[in-house]
Amino acid sequence: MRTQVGIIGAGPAGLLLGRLLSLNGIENVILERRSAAYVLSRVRAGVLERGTVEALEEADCAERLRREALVHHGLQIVFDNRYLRIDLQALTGSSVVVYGQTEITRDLMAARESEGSPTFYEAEATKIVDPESDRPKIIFRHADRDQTLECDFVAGCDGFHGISRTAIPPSVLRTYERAYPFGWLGVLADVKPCSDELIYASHPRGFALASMRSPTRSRYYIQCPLDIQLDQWPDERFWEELKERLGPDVAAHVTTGPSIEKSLAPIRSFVAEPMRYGRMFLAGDAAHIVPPTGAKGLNLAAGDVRILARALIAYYKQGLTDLLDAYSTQCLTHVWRAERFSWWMTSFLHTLPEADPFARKLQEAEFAYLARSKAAQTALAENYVGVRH
Ligand code: RFL
Ligand code: PHB
Repeated sequence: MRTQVGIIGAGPAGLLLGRLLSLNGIENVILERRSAAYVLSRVRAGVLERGTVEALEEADCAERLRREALVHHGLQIVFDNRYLRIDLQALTGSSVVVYGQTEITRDLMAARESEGSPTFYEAEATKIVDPESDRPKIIFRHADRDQTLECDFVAGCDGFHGISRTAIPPSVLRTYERAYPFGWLGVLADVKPCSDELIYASHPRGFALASMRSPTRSRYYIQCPLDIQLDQWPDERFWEELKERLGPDVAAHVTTGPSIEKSLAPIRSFVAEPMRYGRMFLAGDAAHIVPPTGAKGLNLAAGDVRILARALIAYYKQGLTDLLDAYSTQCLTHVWRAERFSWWMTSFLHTLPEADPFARKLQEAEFAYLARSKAAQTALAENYVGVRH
């Protein structure tokens, strides 16, 4: 089998890239190791920057988003029962929208199906052959046999646990990593959200986040140790802990109900450099991970893909290679900006297991500064709403 761009992974990065290429007449094939139903069952991101919405508009996949997404002009921080609203709109002239990753994936999958571009589900890429040549190949396993996809370019959109990154020789690849000694326990429930805006809460018992998917569906998270078992966390225990951390004023508005999903996510910071090797390009979580505290992961993936799509279009339409050559450097600038912000939000709001009183005092000083300084609030707000690619 042969195509122009072989895409590994049908997460938001792979699906969005495929769509932008197809709309520009560039042939592409997507290989996804899981089933479509499994990909749609993963509950992940919720907050989209304006640049991500623009990318979905460019992909002609924003019709439902325009109808259903919730526009958020601000967010709230609760620090030990003290409240601070960050007015994103007033501070930056911009806002974010809340629209689930699942819904984006669904919209992109539907668009791909109607355009008829080939997607192989339950097709696991096992090897990328000759990425430095001008005829790279992807070996993949589908329907119980090994098959080969020959392409001009390979897009590694296969997430943190994918294989694409491993095609870069160790002598070329540099990785930077920080693991945090905690995770997030998330619950999705069909109950009214406790607030119109997201609430990020720092409490001595740990971080908590109140988010949502719609006016009738809430998404909540609490910081927890990495070694917990989900069955130790029945819904009642989760709600009790959540309310404690959000503080009494917010807790009074929390509606509880049975969870429809509950999962534990580890928290890490990770960057792989470079994001290109020969004719293979990494995009999204395959190249970098941020802690979810800054709501940046999916937005970074969309940013990479927009830059990569433009570079591939310039190559196929005008024979230009300069944008392909600039890809890695251009992406890494926005990646490190998001890494810094996500690390900062995480350190500011989470309780470190071995936290000494000095560490907590620093967090308190950070909150006090944020509460009284418009400059500090602007720095948070402009990073939260994101840069446009
Ligand atoms: P994905 O979504 O992991 O998709 C990669 C796909 O590749 C497939 N794959 C393979 N396919 C074929 N062959 C192989 N060898 C393969 N290996 C892997 C996988 O099955 C999968 O389908 O990566 P992508 O597309 O780069 O997208 C990244 C985003 O999913 C991720 O950054 C966000 O979900 C992060 N994130 C958030 N991002 C935001 O921008 N805003 C948020 O509010 C936000 N909240 C979150 C988050 C991530 C979370 N978790 C669970 C880590 C909240 C949480 C809890
Ligand atoms: C979510 O709604 O899943 C969400 C929102 C904001 C974050 C992380 C996750 O920072």
